[in-house]
Amino acid sequence: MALPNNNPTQTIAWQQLTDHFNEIKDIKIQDLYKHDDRQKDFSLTLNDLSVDFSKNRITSETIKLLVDLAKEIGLQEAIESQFNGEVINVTENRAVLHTALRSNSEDPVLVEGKNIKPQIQTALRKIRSFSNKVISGKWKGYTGKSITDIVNIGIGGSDLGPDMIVESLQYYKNHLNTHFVSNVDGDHVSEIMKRLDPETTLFVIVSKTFTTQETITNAETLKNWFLKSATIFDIPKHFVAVSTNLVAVDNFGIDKANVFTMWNWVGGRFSLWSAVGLSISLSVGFENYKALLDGAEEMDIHFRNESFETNIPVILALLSVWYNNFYGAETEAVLPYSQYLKKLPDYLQQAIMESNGKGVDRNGDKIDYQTGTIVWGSTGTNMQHAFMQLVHQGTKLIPADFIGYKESLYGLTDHHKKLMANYYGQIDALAFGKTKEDVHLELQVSGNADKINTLLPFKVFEGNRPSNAILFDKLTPKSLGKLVAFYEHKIFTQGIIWNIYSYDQFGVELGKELAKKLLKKQ
Ligand code: G6Q
Repeated sequence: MALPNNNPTQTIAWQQLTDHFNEIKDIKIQDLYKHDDRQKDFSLTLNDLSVDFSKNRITSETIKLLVDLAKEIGLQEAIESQFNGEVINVTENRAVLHTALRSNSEDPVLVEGKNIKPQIQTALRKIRSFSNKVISGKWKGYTGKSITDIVNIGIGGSDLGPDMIVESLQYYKNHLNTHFVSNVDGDHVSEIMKRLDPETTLFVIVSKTFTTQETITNAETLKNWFLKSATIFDIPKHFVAVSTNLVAVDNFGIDKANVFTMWNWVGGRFSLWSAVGLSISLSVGFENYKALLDGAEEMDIHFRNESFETNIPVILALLSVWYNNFYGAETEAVLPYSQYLKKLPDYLQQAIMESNGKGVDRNGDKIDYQTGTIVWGSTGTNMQHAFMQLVHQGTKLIPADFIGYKESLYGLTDHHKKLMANYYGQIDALAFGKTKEDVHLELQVSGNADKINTLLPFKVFEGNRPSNAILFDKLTPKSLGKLVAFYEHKIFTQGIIWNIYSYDQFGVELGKELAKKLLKKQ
């Protein structure tokens, strides 16, 4: 069954939401909070994850109408189409099955009539056995030494996911040093090369197409560097590839046994769950990699089965639609209170903006309503000393996701208490602000009554700035998998509502073509 094809603004629910918005648009979170049960009424949980979305400009009626919109649009049918492997990436004629990669169920998933589950299991076994060999030191380089360094050569979807996960799971890392080379800027690869020893380095070339200019250029440079000290017969011990293009991999000189397959039904920016995640498995071990997949599967099951009212990705996607399409918010901030997650905003920028940055609907018609939001962010508490000024007191409405953990990994409880006090402090400051009366009193008490007239307006915080508190017990491979899968399903839900194709990316291809043409002219 094809994806539903409805202009969201022509639905009954959209009309009702418009009327509802006109009625409540001036509501204040401060006033909404006068009702006792708000936090309880607007919170959701999934085992070690709780999401408090009570500090939004919404009432129960808003949620009801947004859920009506999702139903009227046909979201449930769309979810089933995706999970069942229907060709929902219509413009590229492909199924979209990153969810199958992390499924532990025996149920078959068919692509062109063939169950893909066995190939996924075979690929996972290959990742496990290869990772074990390298980590244990059994895999030897050309002079008989064990591997010490891994270099992931890839870009975009073949870089951002593995890089973000390896950074986020640093606590779980083994002795191998992992590097990521992506930019065609030769200074990037040069800086990394400086730190490598050819005898003990393993290069993982990740390219679904194996034609990407940046990746092939970096791979050739590293191969030439390697060949300064080794011979072509040593390549099998030091170069492996993750790709669908077996011919190009072979031409590059990579041993067939060292090729990890990818499939057309996995999009680049959703591919860290496939062999694209090989560097993750090498860095943190296969068991942790598998736990990441299991966490994602937990979110998949929740997303697929939970009713929309209590479905975490659906509700947060709908809230984002509410701000984007009704309040006219242009951006969203992602603010993890964990230094480990410092690469999450970059990763999400690709996942969200490449997927939903579309201006043509599923009929091929130009869209006259807003689609993909601009996403940005950084880690707390650092960003509190940087851009948060604008979020608190600027003229723009910026809904924010605060991601936090109840426990820290190293257990420095004093630090963690302070970190989480800031997490909650920022959320409250955004929602409740600081009134004129508070500022007045504060200046008086601090002996600055004479400055009240001059300082008061600058010290007032209006508040009423929305945010979601996304809180996990602890940063583990499993909880990270759940977090990433949550955002993937949020993206999907919004794409369905906006009636766009989320899984193509023609917008990035024009630049590639022009660069190639210009290069030929040089
Ligand atoms: C992601 C995009 C894009 C892609 C890179 C790398 O969804 O398609 O970011 O991942 O262009 O492509 P290759 O893996 O083919 O080198």
